[in-house]
Amino acid sequence: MPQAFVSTDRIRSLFTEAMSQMYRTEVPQYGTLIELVAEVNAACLEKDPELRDRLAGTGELERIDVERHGAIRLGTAEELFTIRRLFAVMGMQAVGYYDLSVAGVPVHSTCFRPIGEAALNVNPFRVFTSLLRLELIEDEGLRGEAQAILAARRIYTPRAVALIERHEQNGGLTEAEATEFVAEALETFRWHGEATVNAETYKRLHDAHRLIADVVSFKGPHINHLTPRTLDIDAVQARMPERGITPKAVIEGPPRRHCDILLRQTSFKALEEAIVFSGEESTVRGSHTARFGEIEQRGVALTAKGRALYDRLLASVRGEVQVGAGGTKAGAYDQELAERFKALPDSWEELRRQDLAFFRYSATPAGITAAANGALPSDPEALIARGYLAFAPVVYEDFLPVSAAGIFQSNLGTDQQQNYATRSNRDAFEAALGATVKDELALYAERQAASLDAAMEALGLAGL
Ligand code: OOG
Ligand code: NI
Repeated sequence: MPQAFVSTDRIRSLFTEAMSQMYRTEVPQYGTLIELVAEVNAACLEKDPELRDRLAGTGELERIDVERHGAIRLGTAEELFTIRRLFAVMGMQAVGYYDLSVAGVPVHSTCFRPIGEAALNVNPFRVFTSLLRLELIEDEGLRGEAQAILAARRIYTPRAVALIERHEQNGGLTEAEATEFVAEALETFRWHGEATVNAETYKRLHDAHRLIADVVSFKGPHINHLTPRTLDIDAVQARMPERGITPKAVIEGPPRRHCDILLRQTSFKALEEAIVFSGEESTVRGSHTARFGEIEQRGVALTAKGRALYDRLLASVRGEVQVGAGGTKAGAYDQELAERFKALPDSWEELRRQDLAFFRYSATPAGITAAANGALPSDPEALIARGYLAFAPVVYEDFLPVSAAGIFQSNLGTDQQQNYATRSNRDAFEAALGATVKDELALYAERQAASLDAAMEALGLAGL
């Protein structure tokens, strides 16, 4: 008899839990943030029953407490190719392409995450995964050296690779294999205090770009943050200093609104961690800053039209007020942001009517009763007006390139604003990945359409 496979959702949940435990011991402030976020979320749900009902209705309520995103930075095409296969074991696929070179960070990235609504509601774990663009290192000698160092490292354990292959061949893993896979996969994300290079090489890599030193000097792509989702980012930001954590000056993304859109994020600065260099005659110690903490608040996913408006408004704010290194002008920035974003409607009804955001439709109990008593109008607008069809916001599951650049810059130090002449290279990224990245807008549109179809069917209006 063939052995039963466990679901990819279960493997993802086991992995998220193991990763969270590991990061808690590695970076204690992360544990503190988790506690603070849990407190704030519980208080939000208690004082806002409407929010609680809405989250319960969309299936999101359950996932809030386990919801995390993390980030890693890879060094080679092979590493990216294998990480795609590793994440597939946990039901995660590459969604979206982010070019960070425009912001002076020599990487391009994607987000690995589950795609289906049910899987997202079990555990929407996402990993912002960046690939170093070695071609952006100008110094040819240094580029060659970095390439050679990266080519020699193995970031996956042989057993993890064997279990990935087993998953691919058999179409799944058994419970025992899944447990083993989680432990083996975790090794790739672990922090190593011993650099693989000597102090002099580290310094040259670091001088080229801090991020290059972070990717090239270590045994593996340590997870550099894990981010819990809060229902009130302003409250958590305000209370971080109480717990001895200093957040960055401004929250990235849209302003605070009644109807949350996209993604708001804030982080605390990377820790200075002790490291030991290798290849030295006596012990040579140094320090490295890479790992930090972050919180996020998620809102409705915007359509292409809504996103264009968002991008335009944000660009206009950033053109007007530039926040300085020590957080100067943060107040003016926040004010300008709130002011300019008044141009984006702040009610679910308007966001929907103007086709600015994605919604999940459902038949209401009143609609189902009415349908049993006679045919209903087939126009969704008429059904909504009569209270037969309801809609709720579809949460944004992805990232924002301008915000990600701000997060990178804050944990790399703001002194390193350089721009690269070579731009976006999505084809090279997808060739390394061994797959095309999914289009996030198409995924949201499909979910919206599927929900409307199901609702119409429940109202006896299928195929109209
Ligand atoms: C990733 C930074 C981007 C986010 O949430 O936008 C990010 C990194 O520093 O590797 O985590
Ligand atoms: Ni992040």
